[in-house]
Amino acid sequence: MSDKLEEGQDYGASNIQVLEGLEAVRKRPAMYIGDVGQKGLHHLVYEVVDNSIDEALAGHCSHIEVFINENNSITVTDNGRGIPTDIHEQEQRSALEVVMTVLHAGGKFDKGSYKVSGGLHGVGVSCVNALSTDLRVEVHRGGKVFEQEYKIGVPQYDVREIGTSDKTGTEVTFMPDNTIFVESVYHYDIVAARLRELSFLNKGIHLKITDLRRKDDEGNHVCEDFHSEVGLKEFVQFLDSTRDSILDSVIYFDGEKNEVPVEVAMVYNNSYTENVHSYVNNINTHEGGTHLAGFRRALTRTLKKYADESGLLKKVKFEISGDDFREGLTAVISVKVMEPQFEGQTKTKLGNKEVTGAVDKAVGEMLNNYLEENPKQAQTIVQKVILAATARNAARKARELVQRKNVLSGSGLPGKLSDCSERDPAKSEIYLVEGDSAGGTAKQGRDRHFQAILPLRGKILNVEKAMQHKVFENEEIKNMYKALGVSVGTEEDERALNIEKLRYHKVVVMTDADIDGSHIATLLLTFFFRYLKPLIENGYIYIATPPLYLLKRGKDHRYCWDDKERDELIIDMKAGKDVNVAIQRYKGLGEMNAIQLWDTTMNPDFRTLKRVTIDSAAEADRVFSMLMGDDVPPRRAFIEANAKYANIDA
Ligand code: 0RA
Repeated sequence: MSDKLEEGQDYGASNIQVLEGLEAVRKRPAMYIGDVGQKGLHHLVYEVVDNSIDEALAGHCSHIEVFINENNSITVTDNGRGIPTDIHEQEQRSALEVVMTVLHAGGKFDKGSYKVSGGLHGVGVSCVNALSTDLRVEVHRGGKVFEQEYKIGVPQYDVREIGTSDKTGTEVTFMPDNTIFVESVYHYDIVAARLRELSFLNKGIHLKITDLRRKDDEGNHVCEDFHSEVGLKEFVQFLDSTRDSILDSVIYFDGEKNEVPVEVAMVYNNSYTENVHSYVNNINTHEGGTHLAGFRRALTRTLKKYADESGLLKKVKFEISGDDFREGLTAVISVKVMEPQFEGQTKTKLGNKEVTGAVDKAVGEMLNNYLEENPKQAQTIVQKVILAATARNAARKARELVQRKNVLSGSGLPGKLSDCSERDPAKSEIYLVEGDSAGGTAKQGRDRHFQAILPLRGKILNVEKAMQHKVFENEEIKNMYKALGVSVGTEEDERALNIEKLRYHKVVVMTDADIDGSHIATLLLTFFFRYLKPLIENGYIYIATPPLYLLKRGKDHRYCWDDKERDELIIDMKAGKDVNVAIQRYKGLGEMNAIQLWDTTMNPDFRTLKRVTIDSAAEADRVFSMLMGDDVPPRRAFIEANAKYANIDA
């Protein structure tokens, strides 16, 4: 970076520190923004937006806009006070320059304010600057307009005044450095989902996204406005929009307990899944933590007490567990914590002990009020809990049956599994293949040393619609559990996983490249998402990508994966001559022979596996419930439009 400095420039000690700081970011970008793939690329946007959210939470900003520019750079604007531009005493240069170039400098000028945002990695806008080939900031403040530009974090000139303005605010435009990032294209859907989430989490703020790369049918740029006046209440309704609620209103709390701001919203629906999402300072805490513990504690205690006192439990002969109170529950918990301690594998587990009590109090109060004021609804909830407990009993019996059978059948491996000889899970792969015939081809085509094949019969159970005991009784699902080697859980937590026993670190879903195939893939992914989520979180789930076409001209055989590639290849193969190129369209895996399947889809040297990741658990949850729900038209439309499963970004 230092080679960008011009000779003769007087760079003092603080400048050298700045350069070292930014250099550190460029050397180990993943340490600051998580990774250099799609996630990290999008993280840059969130980092900038977070600063504007902070300004809004401080009460000085109402509108934030994100533009994906035509050249794939990003612009973020807000109508806050504008970053201060006066000279910073200690640093002897504009405060704006300090904010933009010094790591962690962002909040330092506004000590009194309540800074809760700042991103998971909390690195600030200087980090975005260091990872951008070009960045420009424009500040409207005190009647004037100021600007400064940077290249990989290095200022190209001192902050300068460029005009007058009757508004205030900040505008940042940056171009991510594609020598750092392996992905360079911004996805509208990913950014939009995050802005929508932020609008629910921070009621009152207007967030807007505009994609300047795309126009709709009327010639307008694709854009969306996100704004919620009622916050989490609307968030749970949005998350549950494809399910049937059993209550007629959202149970809601918004206030402060033990000086911790707590917002909670919950509803019950007639499904069997628990959807509880928790946030700390706008960050999705996937791994839960003390706030979630407080929520669960209060939920179980309050409902149990009410159920006991109502006499409805008299006929119930078995224990009611914590899970029973959460079946069919959709809830969002959002807390703001001054100095959050993040723990856990992905640093998304809240550790602050004082938060448990705060959320416990809030939820206890919220539920007591609700149950008292809505006796009919209260009864509905208790009956639902009893039903869940009854089903759980049945599920336990079914599960024990599976476990016993596992022990009895010797190796415990399913008969249909063609296992590999490798025993190191890190080097082993399993292909879950649609249908016995394609399974046969895959078995012939594979490298048996490290690739196992498990054929699955066409119809996979829709776990979204099935009670737990049905899931554990299902043959294909039992086979998957057995083949993968993971246990089916315990009494306390029937979805807990013993992931150390997982026998393959690549679990590849291989289906036909058509609508039916992608429906089956989606059913399988739903199963993984609901019952084996740690496999997705650890990056073990993949989707195979069989080719769509085989082009032949004499001995020249080439495969292609989409129509554009096909058309380009045809031109290439003809090489200007008037010759015929035969086009074979693969309708299914079954049309390929073993060698073709190996060459195109299974050989690690040539295949493309798409890794399944979860960008936003809340959005993934909503998408799965929509995809697997009763409403067929939106599902079909979605599957046809998304080879990528939206935010379950394969
Ligand atoms: C510190 C102090 C003040 C404003 C900001 C930070 C600020 C930062 C960002 C980042 C993006 N948008 C922003 N808007 C404002 C102002 C302090 C004052 O005016 O007294």
